[in-house]
Amino acid sequence: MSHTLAPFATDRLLELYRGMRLVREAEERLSALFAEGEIPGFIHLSIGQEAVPVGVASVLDEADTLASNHRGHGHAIAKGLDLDRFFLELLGKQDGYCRGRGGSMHVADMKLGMLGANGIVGAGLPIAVGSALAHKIRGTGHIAVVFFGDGALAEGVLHESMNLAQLWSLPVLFVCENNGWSEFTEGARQLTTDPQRMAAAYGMKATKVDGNDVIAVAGAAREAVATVRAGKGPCLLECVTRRVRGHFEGDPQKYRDAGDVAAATRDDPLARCESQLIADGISQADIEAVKTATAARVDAAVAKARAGPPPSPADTLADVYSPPREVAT
Ligand SMILES: Cc1ncc(C[n+]2csc(CCOP(=O)(O)OP(=O)(O)O)c2C)c(N)n1
Ligand SMILES: [Mg+2]
Repeated sequence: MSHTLAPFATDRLLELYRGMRLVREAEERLSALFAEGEIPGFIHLSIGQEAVPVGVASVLDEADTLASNHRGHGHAIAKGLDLDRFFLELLGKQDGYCRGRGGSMHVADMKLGMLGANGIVGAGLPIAVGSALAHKIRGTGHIAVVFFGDGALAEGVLHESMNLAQLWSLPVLFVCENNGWSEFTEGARQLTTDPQRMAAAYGMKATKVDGNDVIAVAGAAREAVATVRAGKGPCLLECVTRRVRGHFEGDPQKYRDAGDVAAATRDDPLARCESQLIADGISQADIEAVKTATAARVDAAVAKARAGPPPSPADTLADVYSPPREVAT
């Protein structure tokens, strides 16, 4: 793996820490809300994987587009989505991003280039490739990014997407969050190869980084994004990380060794970032201040979401059918 730690500007590292802390705080709150039955549907938490979306998004432009997957809270928050509307959506409220109809796996905001979370494994890849094609045809200079898990590597649509992106030299960055698990199955039990060799098979440039080291992720992403933006074709960025929680909240994880969970918990990207910040001269008090401010921001979003009106039953069929068209007789 390439791109080890510093030198890295301390103020930038503090920004990355803030970003990761926001994702962590939001998801810890979601976990509690889910346990209380306040969140309809399933949620999949990315606790322990925050360095990937935050590191990558830190080198994107606002107009770059992003396609996500089922474990997508970090992608949405790192892309800069409004936290109030995010929580409103997760709680199924009318003023949420999808008017409370989508929930965790459908958060989207076209204005910020967030093309959507996605419950279908691998389905974000062709969306990003299509978006990249649009960027190329329009000559916008923007790029598309897609986050997907190692489980998507076994999906046919991933190969179609990578092949076409490479063939047409599209401005797309493929970010594989390789956490070693696909639902209840370890990676080695469902893959005969690995992402680096897959990329090589398509002639695609690829890098592998420690996905729990936010500096490494941001550094590798900056290089990959520069290549993609310069029109030199797609890149694959493989970020090796760990899934701390179950596949979904409430997953008893009977299929998983307790040692694996403990190891994942110990390899915490936020704790690693805090150590680096302290080594760089940031005080513990400054770090605590970030935590307090972040908790207050999330508190405010949760309060707003709880108070928000639910969708009206009268609107049940809105956005389901298009309005009837006048037919000329
Ligand atoms: C096409 C499809 N097949 C199966 C599923 C069921 N499923 C949901 S998430 C998941 C595993 C995804 O693993 P990975 O892509 O590695 O992401 P992670 O959960 O590890 O973040 C599966 C098999 C699905 N949603 N879509
Ligand atoms: Mg996985």
